[in-house]
Amino acid sequence: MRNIYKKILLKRELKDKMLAVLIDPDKCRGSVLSSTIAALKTNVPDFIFVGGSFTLNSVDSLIEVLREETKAEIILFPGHTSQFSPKANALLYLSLLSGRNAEFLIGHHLNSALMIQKSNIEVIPTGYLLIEGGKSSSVEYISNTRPIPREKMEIVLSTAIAAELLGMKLVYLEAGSGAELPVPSDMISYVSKSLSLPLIVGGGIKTVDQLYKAFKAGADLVVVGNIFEQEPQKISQFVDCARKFGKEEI
Ligand code: 1GP
Repeated sequence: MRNIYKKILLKRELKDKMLAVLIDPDKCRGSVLSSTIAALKTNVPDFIFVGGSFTLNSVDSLIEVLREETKAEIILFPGHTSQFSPKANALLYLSLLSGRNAEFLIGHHLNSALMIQKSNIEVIPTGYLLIEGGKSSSVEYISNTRPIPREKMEIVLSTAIAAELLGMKLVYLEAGSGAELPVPSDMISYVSKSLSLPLIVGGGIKTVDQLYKAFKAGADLVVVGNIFEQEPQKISQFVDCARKFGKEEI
């Protein structure tokens, strides 16, 4: 069943907003994982993203637990080929277009291509753009690339449009997990106005107000991880905000 991208397009057409809860297999373990799962049972986000820039723990076993305990669809958000699992519903096939490191533009892709093809998983080619988030991020360090400066809106827009012209299906503006500053609202709005593709935004979003602002600026799907590792009970407010956005005052 290849229905994740269709669901994203449909929700976008309906002007519904989406939330993805990011679970890093290394950071979300033990009691943090139990409380996260408890929150996810009653507050089902649109998606659960699984992955991280650098992980040592198995993605496979985490997905098995999430499958048993929650209803949300699971999308791989891999920082490395080793984070592939055929058990997920879909895979974001990321190209780090803001950088000039061939490993993250095509290297990991060819290393995993045959394995992915064999698995029959839904593959969603995604242009991934790292934006300066106020402090150095794991993506920046691991990929050995520099983020796009926050004020360079034309560079961000041109890169996003290049992703579209290359045939990618999503664009992801990433400030980095735990960023001090999320992607600026004016940048989200500038890009979303000229881009035909669904726009994902993530990194450093810690409050419902920031989530609301990202949606209002034009993000279709917002990814939140870090804050839930500290306060999993906040998942309910965030799910609520995404569900109610545009339908009633929040
Ligand atoms: C990181 O965009 C995601 O890749 C989510 O960021 O962990 O800061 O919420 P946070």
